[in-house]
Amino acid sequence: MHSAIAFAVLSGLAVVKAQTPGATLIEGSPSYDGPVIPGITGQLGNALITNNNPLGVSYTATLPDSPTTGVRGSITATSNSNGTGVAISVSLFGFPDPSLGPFLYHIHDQPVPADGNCTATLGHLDPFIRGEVPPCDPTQPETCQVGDLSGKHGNITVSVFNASYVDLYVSTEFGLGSFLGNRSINIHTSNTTRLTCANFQPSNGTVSNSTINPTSPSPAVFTGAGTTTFASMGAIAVGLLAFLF
Ligand SMILES: *[C@@H]1O[C@H](CO)[C@@H](O)[C@H](O)[C@H]1NC(C)=O
Ligand SMILES: *[C@@H]1O[C@H](CO)[C@@H](O)[C@H](O)[C@H]1NC(C)=O
Ligand SMILES: *[C@@H]1O[C@H](CO)[C@@H](O)[C@H](O)[C@H]1NC(C)=O
Ligand SMILES: *[C@@H]1O[C@H](CO)[C@@H](O)[C@H](O)[C@H]1NC(C)=O
Ligand SMILES: *[C@@H]1O[C@H](CO)[C@@H](O)[C@H](O)[C@H]1NC(C)=O
Ligand SMILES: *[C@@H]1O[C@H](CO)[C@@H](O)[C@H](O)[C@H]1NC(C)=O
Ligand SMILES: *[C@@H]1O[C@H](CO)[C@@H](O)[C@H](O)[C@H]1NC(C)=O
Ligand SMILES: *[C@@H]1O[C@H](CO)[C@@H](O)[C@H](O)[C@H]1NC(C)=O
Ligand SMILES: [Cu+2]
Repeated sequence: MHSAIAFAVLSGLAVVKAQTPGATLIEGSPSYDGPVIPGITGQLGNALITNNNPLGVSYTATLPDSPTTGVRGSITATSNSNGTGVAISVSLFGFPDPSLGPFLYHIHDQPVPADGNCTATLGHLDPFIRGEVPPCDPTQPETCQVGDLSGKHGNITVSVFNASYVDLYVSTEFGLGSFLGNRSINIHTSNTTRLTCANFQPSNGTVSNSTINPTSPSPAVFTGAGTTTFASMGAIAVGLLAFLF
């Protein structure tokens, strides 16, 4: 199992939630009302704490100006000073009507394309193939989807939201499945509508290897229906997801 984990973490295995046209995305699973199962893990086990995050490396996702959402600000992810985990600094403002909240935010698996289509970022960063349900239990963050930042660290319930914390499971180390530098942030209303999104980019403008990915496996193939899995985990993951969804 450890080699499977290592393989998955290194190759960035991910499962993308089915997105049936016209149907509600389960994103963050806010509408799930089934039992919480303590200690649920992903198909590849619990998320691993990341220990070798390169010092001084920092990525920022800056939300675009958008007349339709009003939400602005940025999220910066910097290698923790002891190399374990990543310090996340969130500064967001301009949230709309609180009745649309609480608002959720996640790291999504894919970057935002040039046309700004947030849906094209697919599902959450989920290298351990944990899936959307049951919802993240923040007292057991290792059992949550790696990219589920609001699930692990709290929803947005105010119109100006600042937060700083260390997330032990995301990574700034290129090559890990939990690497965030080539991915995106999405911000949602409580019913999972995607309000806005932005790509992580090196904070200081330096072009680093983290933005270049010459040897990575093909990115997630989005078929528009069903669940996309990769490599040898496919059969197992499909079985689990059939159960979950
Ligand atoms: C979510 O809420 C928004 C704003 O009220 C609404 O426009 C949208 O239709 C809702 N989506 C779903 C899937 O309920
Ligand atoms: C965060 O918001 C979602 C969506 O409304 C909700 O399901 C979830 O329980 C909230 N989490 C917390 C800790 O309040
Ligand atoms: C700038 O960012 C790159 C990539 O994140 C990092 O490798 C480098 O150390 C940073 N340089 C400074 C001076 O912060
Ligand atoms: C590094 O610091 C984080 C908190 O910022 C802490 O949770 C973690 O245990 C520390 N790691 C080591 C190896 O000291
Ligand atoms: C946005 O991306 C999704 C997923 O790739 C796609 O289904 C949808 O048609 C795109 N929307 C637009 C307006 O291009
Ligand atoms: C939130 O952070 C921003 C940027 O760091 C700062 O300008 C602002 O004063 C902060 N707001 C609150 C309410 O703490
Ligand atoms: C991002 O980088 C990780 C680690 O190198 C890789 O596994 C993943 O496929 C990359 N994702 C994208 C969307 O390029
Ligand atoms: C980028 O990768 C190459 C080959 O692995 C390495 O020689 C070089 O030092 C790396 N550069 C940075 C800025 O990390
Ligand atoms: Cu999301």
